[in-house]
Amino acid sequence: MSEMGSRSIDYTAEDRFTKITMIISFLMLPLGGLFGILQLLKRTPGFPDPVSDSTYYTILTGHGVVLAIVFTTFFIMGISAYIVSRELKTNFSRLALNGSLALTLLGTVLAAVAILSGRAKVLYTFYPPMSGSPLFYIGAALLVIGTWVFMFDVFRIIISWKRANPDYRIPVATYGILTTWVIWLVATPPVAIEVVLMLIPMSLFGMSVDVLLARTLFWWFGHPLVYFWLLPAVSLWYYAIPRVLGVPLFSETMAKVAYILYMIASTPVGLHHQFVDPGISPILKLLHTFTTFVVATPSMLTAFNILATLERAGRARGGKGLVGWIFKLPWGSLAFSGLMLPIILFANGGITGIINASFQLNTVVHNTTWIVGHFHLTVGGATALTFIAAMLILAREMVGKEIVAPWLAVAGFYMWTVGQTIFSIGYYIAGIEGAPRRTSDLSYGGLAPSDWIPWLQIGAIGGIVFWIGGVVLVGVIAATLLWGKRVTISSDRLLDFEGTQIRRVENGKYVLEEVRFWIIATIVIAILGYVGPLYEIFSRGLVPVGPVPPG
Ligand code: HAS
Repeated sequence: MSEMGSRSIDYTAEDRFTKITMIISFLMLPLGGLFGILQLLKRTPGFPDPVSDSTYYTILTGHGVVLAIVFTTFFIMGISAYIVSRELKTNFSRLALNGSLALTLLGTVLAAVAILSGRAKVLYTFYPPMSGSPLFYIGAALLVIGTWVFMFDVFRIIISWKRANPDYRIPVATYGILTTWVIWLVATPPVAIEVVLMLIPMSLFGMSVDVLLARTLFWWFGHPLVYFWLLPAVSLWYYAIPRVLGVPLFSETMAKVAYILYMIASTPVGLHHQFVDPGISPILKLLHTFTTFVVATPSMLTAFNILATLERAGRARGGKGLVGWIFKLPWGSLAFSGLMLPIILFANGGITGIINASFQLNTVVHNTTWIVGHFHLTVGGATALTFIAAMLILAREMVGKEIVAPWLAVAGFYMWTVGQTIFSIGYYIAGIEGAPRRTSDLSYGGLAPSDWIPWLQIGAIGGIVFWIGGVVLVGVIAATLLWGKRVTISSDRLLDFEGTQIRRVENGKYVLEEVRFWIIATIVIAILGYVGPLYEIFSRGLVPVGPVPPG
């Protein structure tokens, strides 16, 4: 097996891009966190009620957009540029970097103006006929177009690298980033069509729109979106956890199989968000249930791959017995706890995803606080906490600042994890008992079942612990950037993508490197997944309804 040599490249433009995107992403954390704690208090019976009912919907929209869309998207662009440029030892086009930054920033500012002025209380799913300011939709469209400019440059780089190096394997982290952006390529056109052809005319001219069509286009985007969030985190786990532990990843092949499964199965599943929507045949919903179980499989492969890597490391450190090796792992280390605790949160959030996807069980949990528990552990736990840990590691390794009080960051990771676990337990149980999500008032004029109350309160206590963990982590990152001692790091970089060994393809493993085939398969399967629902909607005839402006 031979490996590629290395050559030195100037990454100034990529580093500038990564630093700017990470700073924007970082600034979203305190803002989104503030919205989060306000809505948590507002919705908990017996807790202070800090905002009006109407402001609650502004805050809820802000919380979702700021954290689930803006925080994640900027981080993902930044980490993608960092990983791909270094692993493939190449440069991005400056035009693409600057153009995507300008468009995504402009889009974010327009959407922020609309939300903060209270004229876009449409939540991050912006279901019509609820209508908001045109600025919100135009901002969202610009944000997506900006990401496309960046995405096509990622594809350009990887395609030309592959052409120049047909006999070499795409390194695992770059492979993960490639699949992330292929998922985005397949996910975003329908939501762009929804926004540009339906929602912008609706908000500008009062045009009527078909609600079911809009929701279906949204969820074509909405479910692959969650894997767009997840895969950069998975890439960081696969890359960094073995390095922290000093052992190889259990199976690189299994990692690539997982990426391929995520890629091909992440789109034709969106109907599992619409099980209760009338107008879509139960057969099609059932088909999307089956494909949802396919897309859960790569996460189980990831669980196996990571666990096997951990066990190998724990036993190499002298761990014995069935579970003895777990205690030999470096649970107090910043990098390990920052990357492993999100995986543990994912185990909890992922399993509830399987319940959500089960056709009948979904009717029990849909639109309840159960779902809030699920997605806080997945996107708020697995993804966000991994991104925060990576920001801290990069503050040291890329910006060259010694992390201020690393023990405090470790405490922040644990508080986040324990708090989110308590939050999810409270919200799961309240949800099973019927407590709704997305409502400013849970009392129903005194008619709400009193059984909800203790579970919502337990959830809120967990939420406060997790919020304090977030404040601690934001504080440590800010202190590190502002006051951290300057350091020059030469050899002990954890995220040293420049040092990745790129190996030759061995016999029998070509199929995983045939990414063109998998990309085409992904596009075809996504379209097949939606031919049925769209045919049904159009053949029945559209039912347009007029917009309902924000109250
Ligand atoms: Fe989901 C709703 C189904 C994954 C995010 N999801 C949401 C919403 C969000 C979201 C934001 O079927 C709300 C949308 C809205 O606003 O309405 N989801 C799933 C399924 C999975 C899943 C089947 N979701 C995610 C991920 C997300 C995310 C990932 C973000 C990043 N979800 C649903 C459904 C709904 C839904 C329905 C709609 C519900 C409704 O009615 O509205 C699967 O991909 C999950 C698979 C994951 C696993 C876990 C594997 C475990 C691992 C950890 C192993 C642990 C180790 C540690 C190794 C099977 C990888 C060991 C440690 C030692 C010390 C030993």
